[in-house]
Amino acid sequence: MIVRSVQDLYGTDRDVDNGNWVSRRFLLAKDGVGFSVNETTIRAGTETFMWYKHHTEAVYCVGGEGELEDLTDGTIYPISDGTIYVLNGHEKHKLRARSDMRMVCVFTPPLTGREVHNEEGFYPLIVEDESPVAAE
Ligand code: 9YT
Repeated sequence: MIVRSVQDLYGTDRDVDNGNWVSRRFLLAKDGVGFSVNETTIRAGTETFMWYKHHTEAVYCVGGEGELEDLTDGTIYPISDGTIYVLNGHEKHKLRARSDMRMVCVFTPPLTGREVHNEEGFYPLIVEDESPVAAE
């Protein structure tokens, strides 16, 4: 069994600040459960372009508000506490945070923790080998 509090992650390599957002990674590939879970806070006033080319991600907003733009068709969705969005088509998207947005994010296959280093431009493009061994 794994039990972790977000406070346990502060200041560790599971606590990643990328400017527009800060992410605390509760579960990564190396934890061996087949998916990853993190809490990401998207900072107020930011706009972030994202594209998870090789992953499916579910994002559940548990605080704050903003909007999500699906760049494949231009649809804009209001996002606030209680709304989930699921990138089941690897959609390129933009998140605009009106206030700090707390998001619980689940990825399959799981994030390794290295992805933040694989950026192109201002967005995470996750294309590396995702094996738990490679994550170390
Ligand atoms: C909101 C969102 O897509 N968060 C993704 C997780 C974050 N970029 C991370 O932990 O790398």
